[in-house]
Amino acid sequence: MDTEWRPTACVLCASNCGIEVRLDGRRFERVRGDRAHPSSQGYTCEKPLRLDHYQNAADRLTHPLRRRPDGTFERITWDVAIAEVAAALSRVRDAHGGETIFYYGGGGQGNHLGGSYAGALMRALGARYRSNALAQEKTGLYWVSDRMLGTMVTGDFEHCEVALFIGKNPWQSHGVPRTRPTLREIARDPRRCLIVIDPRRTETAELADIHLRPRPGADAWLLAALAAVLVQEDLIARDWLAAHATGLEEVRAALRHVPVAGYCATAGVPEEQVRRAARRIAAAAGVAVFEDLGVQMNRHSTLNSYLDNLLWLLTGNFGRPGANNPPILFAPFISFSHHGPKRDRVSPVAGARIISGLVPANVIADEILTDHPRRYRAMLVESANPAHSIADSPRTREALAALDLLVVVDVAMTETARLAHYVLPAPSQFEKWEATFFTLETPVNQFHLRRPVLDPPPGADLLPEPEIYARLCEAIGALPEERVRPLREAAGRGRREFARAFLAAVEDPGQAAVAAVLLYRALGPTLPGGAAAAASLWAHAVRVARAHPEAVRRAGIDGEGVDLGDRLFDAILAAPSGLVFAVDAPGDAWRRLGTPDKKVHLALPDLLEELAGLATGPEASPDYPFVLSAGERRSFTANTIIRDPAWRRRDPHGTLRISPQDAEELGLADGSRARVTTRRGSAEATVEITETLLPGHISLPNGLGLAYPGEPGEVTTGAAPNELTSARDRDPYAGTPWHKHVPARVEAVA
Ligand SMILES: Nc1nc2c(c(=O)[nH]1)N[C@H]1C(S)=C(S)[C@@H](COP(=O)(O)OP(=O)(O)OC[C@H]3O[C@@H](n4cnc5c(=O)[nH]c(N)nc54)[C@H](O)[C@@H]3O)O[C@H]1N2
Ligand SMILES: Nc1nc2c(c(=O)[nH]1)N[C@H]1C(S)=C(S)[C@@H](COP(=O)(O)OP(=O)(O)OC[C@H]3O[C@@H](n4cnc5c(=O)[nH]c(N)nc54)[C@H](O)[C@@H]3O)O[C@H]1N2
Ligand code: SF4
Ligand SMILES: [Mo]
Repeated sequence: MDTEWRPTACVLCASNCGIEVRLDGRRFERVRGDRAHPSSQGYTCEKPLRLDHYQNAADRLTHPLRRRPDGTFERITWDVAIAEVAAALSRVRDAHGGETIFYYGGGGQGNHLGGSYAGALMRALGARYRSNALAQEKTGLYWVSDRMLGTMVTGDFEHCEVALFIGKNPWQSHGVPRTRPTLREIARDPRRCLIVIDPRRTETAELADIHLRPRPGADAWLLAALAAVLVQEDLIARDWLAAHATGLEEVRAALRHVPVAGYCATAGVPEEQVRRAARRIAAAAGVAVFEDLGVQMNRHSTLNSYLDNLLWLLTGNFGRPGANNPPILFAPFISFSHHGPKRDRVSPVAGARIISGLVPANVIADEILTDHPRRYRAMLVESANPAHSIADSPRTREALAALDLLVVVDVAMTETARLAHYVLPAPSQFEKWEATFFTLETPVNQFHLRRPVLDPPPGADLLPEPEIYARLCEAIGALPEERVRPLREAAGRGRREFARAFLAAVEDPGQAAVAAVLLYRALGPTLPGGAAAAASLWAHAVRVARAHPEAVRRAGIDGEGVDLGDRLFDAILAAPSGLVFAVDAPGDAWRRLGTPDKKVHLALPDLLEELAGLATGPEASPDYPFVLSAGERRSFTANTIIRDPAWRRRDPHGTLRISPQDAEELGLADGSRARVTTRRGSAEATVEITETLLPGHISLPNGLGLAYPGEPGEVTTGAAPNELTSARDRDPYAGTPWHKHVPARVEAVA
């Protein structure tokens, strides 16, 4: 047994807490929080103790695979895999155009370094369309934030007076640094206030000072009522708005006439409680807000995001401590474009709005299956499991199976990999250099480049993603040696020389397109400790240092211009537990506002119109009397990152949660079996009766229904939520799915 504690990070949610691992052979013998990690500071939840089930899973991929005509797979060498995949991608490009090659994924909760190289391959092929899970959750919010602010924001929960969580259960899903202690501190402090909007009495709601409990799917009425109280009781930040915002009159006009009492009744929340919450928000020195899937994957999701933004903007909660501020993205994982030239892009077949560069996940099957000259013919999937995670799994499977070419880069034999023509195996996130790009913290932001903790399994033939993409670029002729050689030689002469040569080379758009793999091949080999995969970060460090030099210097890095970026890059390489790379000062938020006039744009006419039409209450169907929340985050769920069901210490099969009243009416006992049926499909689950749900509301966890090797054969544990969802149930603006609002019925199973 090894006595060394090796620093890395948990990969199970976007918080990416720093951890230290002690090995027993290849096993994770012990895991603990890493106190040296700048953001988590030793904190973890219960999940990373079970990371060995990810690292040493029985369905880890060990060799490149090619599908045979009968659907089984055969091992091939990397030389064959690269040559055949490159040839197949080139054939699709030559026959139908590069834009028919679609890219999905690019990183899960903890791994974005590999995906930073995939863009080079896609651009070299002429691909134009891509997507990932953000197009199932965040694009509606991005769209309104882009138009209102030209940027995204993060709530400053450490310093806020009021914390507002809308359709978010951070106790389980995290996403705030040191989530549970932070929540407890806010709840305990009589001067601070925790407000939760959730129909379910979640662990977070249990701690709340004010729990607003709308009927499932009725948030638009509740949020409109909250915003209307601000206007009608004259609680808005008038002077601040006069100085910083446009469109106030349109918004006031729209909210002045909202019938607060009636909207509260429709939402099912006592009016007095709504007024109290609005007044508390208005009175606070800082209100930090986090909305998540409960509203983003629900009816009115884009309108909900707009109303949410109005709540904190009408009260002036932007650009100050304890409020909501734009983080510096170390490596931007999305782009904001509404104020730029790409604002009106749509997908080629369905004509769906492309937001932040992402095609809505819910239209991908249509994009593939529709008889149309520009339909997607080939797809590269990396670090994602769309056959399981996109709405309507049967139709997604049909679409993936209809592709001329499906290539999957993953660590495990997933539902998506099973459908692939080629499966390309990568080392696990603990066997290679990795990083998350979810650096969303402000005022102090950190970045963590993780080092490998152990070697890939003996006998396995794996390649890290940067190497896969570099080889594919080379095989299609996009990375000729005569381009790489001068840069490699410059790198050999030192970083200054390299910077000059590289920045000159990428003036050429052709070379700029493949910049990441150029860096990997030229700068990568010169990096200490085998950190070649980190090479793409050099360009990000240089960009961040150029754009935000003061913030970087406040983090303790010295220098000017490219030198400052270069030093930041070296500091990252030298910080195995991560480092602070940016510290904001008051006023930075205003500099990062992306609107051309540097004002907050309050009025979005299309959404104000939708608000005005919000006249009818939620409808119910007698055939489907329940609202199913398909995909709740629980103590032992982590998307499909851990596939081994034995990782769950509780709730092994993922129960169907239901209220006591409904259970009694249906004759369901705790632990009995029930069948859930939706318009799209049907699934069985074990019943868990809980007071935390309102009558009429049921929930199933996310990440279940995965097939995993067992005795005697493969075992599928729990219900896969997207066997029950329909891709048509989606937001009219952003195309985001209504996974939290699936009409359903429930029956006892004998
Ligand atoms: N344990 C765990 N943590 C995770 C993950 C995981 O798989 N497991 N996944 C990570 C990922 S990818 C994400 S995106 C985040 C998501 O994090 P969350 O959004 O917090 O997770 P959910 O549990 O899906 O949904 C949040 C809440 O929405 C509520 N809700 C349902 N219907 C409604 C409604 O009509 N109105 C309102 N206001 N609320 C409603 C649910 O009761 C639930 O408490 O979690 C991340 N963290
Ligand atoms: N019905 C319903 N559907 C949902 C949701 C819901 O609440 N309800 N939630 C949605 C949300 S918010 C999200 S984020 C998505 C998540 O769904 P997806 O975006 O599809 O991703 P994950 O399930 O996180 O799967 C991550 C994949 O990465 C692989 N992987 C792990 N490490 C590595 C690595 O180092 N390299 C490579 N190449 N691969 C690796 C894992 O094996 C796994 O296949 O699901 C969405 N789908
Ligand atoms: S699951 Fe999320 S909150 Fe829990 S330790 Fe991992 S990264 Fe941190
Ligand atoms: Mo997510």
